[in-house]
Amino acid sequence: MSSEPLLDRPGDRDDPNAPTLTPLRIAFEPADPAAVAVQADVLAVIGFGAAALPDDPRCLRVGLEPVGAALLEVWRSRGPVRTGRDGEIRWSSDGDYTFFSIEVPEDAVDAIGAAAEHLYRRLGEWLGQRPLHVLRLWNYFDAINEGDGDAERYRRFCTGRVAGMQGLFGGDYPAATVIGRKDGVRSLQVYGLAARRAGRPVENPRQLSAWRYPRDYGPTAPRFARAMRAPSGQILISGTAAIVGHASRHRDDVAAQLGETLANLDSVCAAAGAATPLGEGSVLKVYVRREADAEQVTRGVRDHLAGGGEAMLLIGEVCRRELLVEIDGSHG
Ligand code: 3EB
Repeated sequence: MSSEPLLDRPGDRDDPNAPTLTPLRIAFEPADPAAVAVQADVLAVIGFGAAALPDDPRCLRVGLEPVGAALLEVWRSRGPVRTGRDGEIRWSSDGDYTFFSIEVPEDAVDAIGAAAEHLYRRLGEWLGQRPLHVLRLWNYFDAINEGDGDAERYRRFCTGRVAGMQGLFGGDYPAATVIGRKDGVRSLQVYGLAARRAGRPVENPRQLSAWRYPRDYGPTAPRFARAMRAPSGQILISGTAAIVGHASRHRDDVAAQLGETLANLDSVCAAAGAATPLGEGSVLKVYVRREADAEQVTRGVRDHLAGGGEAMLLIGEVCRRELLVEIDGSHG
């Protein structure tokens, strides 16, 4: 289908006085995907677990099981939204924001590493032809903790990702999430949000920047920013867990890990200059390793949001085995 470059809105390209982008509206909705996908302002519809979604570049199914009601994650922008496919990449865009996704099967020997390298190389080629700034990336694949030491699949993913990225983001990495699925499907799924203006990457003063992690955590440090202040002012928060400095905290204690995770979220939002604390305007995805922890974690998150915001719980595996919970999302 279309491979024309995504056009800027006329008039304000590179104009420093131009207004910032309007915020992307992100919500969890109990809606019929086929009905949502045809709405002109819908940029993305992400369904989890057994969700059945139309064959449309705006729609993506992720094989993470939701806990409780199956909700769709819906992104709305100014619109109208156009869609297309360029080889393995599916995209939708209203000119301000672009949603893109790509899925690569694991079929080689170093399957996850090779899939990550191929995927990021392909993504880099595609992005290189377009005036897009990547704000946020999500990565999902099966059995993230399988394999020991440097053979662990997450570590091989990290090495393949860096090999494929090459100079893609310079030193300004997007915010990101990497979570393991448990669906037995050996394919790497990546989707992301880009904009026609750059955001500002934000680090967390409580945590060492991921690209500085010491060798103990693998041969290739992960490359992502702890959050991205979007050109709308919105804060896009990376997957965040109970890591302080570079060390995992509170082994075997999910309540304490959740507390540390929430402290990290508060800290990164403050560093990003959030006007308000987490609560109203927060939309969070909460990944728990063990379904048995879901109720307790839900309660803890809701308390922290103080009656505002939204949270969706998913069963997902964090990239370090000892970590039981991870949270990502947006604020503002
Ligand atoms: C961490 O803070 C937890 O490899 O891109 C979170 C977000 C994590 C992104 C990545 C990893 C990544 O290190 C794990």
